[in-house]
Amino acid sequence: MAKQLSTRVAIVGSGPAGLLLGQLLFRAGIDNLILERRPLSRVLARIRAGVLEESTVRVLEEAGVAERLHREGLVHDGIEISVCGERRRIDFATLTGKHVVIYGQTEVTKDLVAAREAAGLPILDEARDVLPVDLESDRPKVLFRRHGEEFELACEIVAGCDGFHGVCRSRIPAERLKTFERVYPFGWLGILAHARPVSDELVYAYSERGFALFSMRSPTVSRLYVQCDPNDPVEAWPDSRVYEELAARVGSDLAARLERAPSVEKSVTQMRSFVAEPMRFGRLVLAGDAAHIVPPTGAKGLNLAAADVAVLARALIAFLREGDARLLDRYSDVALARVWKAERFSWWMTSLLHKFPEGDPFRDRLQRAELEYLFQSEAMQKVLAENYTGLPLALS
Ligand code: RFL
Ligand code: PHB
Repeated sequence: MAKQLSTRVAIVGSGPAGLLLGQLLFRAGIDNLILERRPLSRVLARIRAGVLEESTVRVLEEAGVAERLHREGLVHDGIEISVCGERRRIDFATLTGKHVVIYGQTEVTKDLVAAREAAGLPILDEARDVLPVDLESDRPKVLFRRHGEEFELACEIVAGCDGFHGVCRSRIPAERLKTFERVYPFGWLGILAHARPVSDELVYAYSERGFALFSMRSPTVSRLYVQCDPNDPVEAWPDSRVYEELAARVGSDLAARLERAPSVEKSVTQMRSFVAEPMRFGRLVLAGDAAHIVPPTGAKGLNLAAADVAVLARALIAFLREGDARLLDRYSDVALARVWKAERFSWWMTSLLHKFPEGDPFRDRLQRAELEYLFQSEAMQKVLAENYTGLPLALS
């Protein structure tokens, strides 16, 4: 006999989307429970995104978890683009009046978990065989196993915040779901190192050898990426090779400032664009990577997850407090309107800054012309700045 549990919103996944949704609902007095497949220690150790839009910071403020972010986050008023060693600054402050904040997803996750623990709310980690059922009824359930016991969690809404490889999206019948995908012929090899960043701002570099990104987590911690073959094992990239490639892909001034500290984390990520429509099926709603993936070149993955959740939390609060389903009925359309603009921008940044391996000379010339145009045209710089710092967050 399965053990019976109940809550109002069953949240699957304790990444930023699930944790943030749980916190916003908690602050609105709505009971929720999070199921997570991995041990929480693993969730807290993941190194991923690092750039927060102003609207993401506002959602984190609303969730009451922005105190440390305000203390430790680095406000950046621009980025640099390097093309074959020549650099241009894209000045966000002048072009848009906006900025971004450098604060790691790892830290956002820690802050959200700490807030949840302080509120005494559960995260059931190491939950196995999670299966949402009866999604077209008013009383959906989530079945799961944990530490050898079977559970049945009754709820009113299932929030699928379980990432790209999660189970929730697959519970939508194929004939009700439309998916769009582009897999790029390259990946990113990323390292984290206790080394001073080469510049005060992020440097995105195009070179004939491929893309490189010089990012950071703090004034003493660098996050560095090089374009690689998506099938490369990390063993193919000893630190010495990573640093040689990084140095070869920017100008000699920055290369000379590269502190070659040993990496403390190393991973390869396949570049992919993906969207699933709609983001709702009966009492199941999807948010974040469960519904869409962007290649990280535009720094949008985490920001999109936060934007989905900001819209979704309002919709669920109206539905569960007042029985008003209007916002919930609009959730998928409102979220997807923003998602597709971020998909477009991420695809464009990726196409502009990477070296495409298939060797299409016409494409290569167009790409170089576009990079030259970006360096010369304030209008185009403004388009980049407006998208990078984040389009307005429409909540309904
Ligand atoms: P997450 O963070 O993937 O969290 C999903 C959570 O759901 C759990 N889960 C399940 N739990 C229960 N049952 C199941 N069946 C489950 N299946 C999965 C997972 O263990 C996990 O804890 O999704 P979320 O919350 O939507 O957040 C989205 C962001 O994490 C994501 O958009 C970004 O991190 C994307 N991303 C990056 N974005 C950037 O802007 N810059 C980056 O440098 C960057 N690097 C990355 C990334 C994503 C990566 N992934 C997903 C492979 C690097 C990697 C490796
Ligand atoms: C990062 O710091 O991890 C990072 C920054 C900007 C990106 C992608 C990743 O576009």
